[in-house]
Amino acid sequence: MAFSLFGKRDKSDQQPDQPTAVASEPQEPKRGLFDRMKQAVTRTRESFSESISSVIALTREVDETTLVNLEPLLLAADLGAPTTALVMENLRRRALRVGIQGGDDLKRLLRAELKQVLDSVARPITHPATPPEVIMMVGVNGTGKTTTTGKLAAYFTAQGRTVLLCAADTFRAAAIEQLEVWAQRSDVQIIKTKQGGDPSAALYDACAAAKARNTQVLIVDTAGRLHTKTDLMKELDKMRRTAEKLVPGAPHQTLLVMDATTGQNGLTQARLFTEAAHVTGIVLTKLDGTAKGGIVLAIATELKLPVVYAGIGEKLEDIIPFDSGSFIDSLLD
Ligand SMILES: Nc1nc2c(ncn2[C@@H]2O[C@H](COP(=O)(O)OP(=O)(O)O)[C@@H](O)[C@H]2O)c(=O)[nH]1
Ligand SMILES: [Mg+2]
Repeated sequence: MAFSLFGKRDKSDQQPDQPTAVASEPQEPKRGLFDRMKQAVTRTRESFSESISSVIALTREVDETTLVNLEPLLLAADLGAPTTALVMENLRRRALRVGIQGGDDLKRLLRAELKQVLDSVARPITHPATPPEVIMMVGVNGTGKTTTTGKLAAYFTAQGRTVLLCAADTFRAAAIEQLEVWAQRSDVQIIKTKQGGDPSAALYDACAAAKARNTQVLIVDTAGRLHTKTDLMKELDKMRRTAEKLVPGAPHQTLLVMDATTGQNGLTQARLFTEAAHVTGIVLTKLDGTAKGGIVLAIATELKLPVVYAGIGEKLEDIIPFDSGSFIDSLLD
């Protein structure tokens, strides 16, 4: 049975577009960001959008069979079971209420439902009245913390903000050197200690330096850790307290860096991490390297946290502020 039989489409029932996730940062032109997002999610779009098109092409009218066929596509794009169930339930409810006449209608409603999932966790970005703003990068090994720290330094500098980096991954000498290379690339200063040193001591020095120099943003690169390593999680707590002592309200942002290619496994890990580390937002890296970009939606429903930035490659400029509208349009176009 086609849904167009259940109800007439009422234009006034359409949801207006919600505000997008990132509103208050100085932006490069929207079009440029959209093109970069589109490029980054090419692999996801190719599998997701094409399979949706083939489901729609099978039928003239959208009916229950169409919806049943849509479900595995959402799962395949890595939306995860809870998010897929939520989106399908909302689509069915809307189909009954307003009718879905054809493929274009279905796509439009799907777009609205997916965007709603992301916008429900969007938070406006605010900067503290008194600098520095302290941003801590946390997460497991290899997700892209150091790379993202380096990219963000360049990104904020391009916005005209002054930046200081803190090498608080004192585990490996290579980690400190790696961050130094990034600091040189974006021409910002770095505060470090020797390998094996106390990360909180490095952070103390960095906070003091940022205050003395009136630096606007202090980005802290930390060592990779698992939420199960109690000592390392305590070390994060100590770092937070150290920052707070010197800079009221710090850390202002704690960004969990997640690797998009690890999919649902990364999500399970992230859930436990966010609880322990007071995470305020997600940086999703390697979006360029996966066909499962739907993980962004799973993050929203399951972690209740917004993706704030997306890593879209290995170079300095390969970071974009995450925008829900561009992301969903990029997937469905
Ligand atoms: N393709 C791609 N590679 C990335 C991205 N972010 C980080 N990487 C790579 O991931 C690897 C680990 O990054 P690193 O910053 O050292 O991770 P960390 O251990 O969390 O500090 C490096 O080879 C990076 O070049 C991204 O957005 N896209
Ligand atoms: Mg690192």
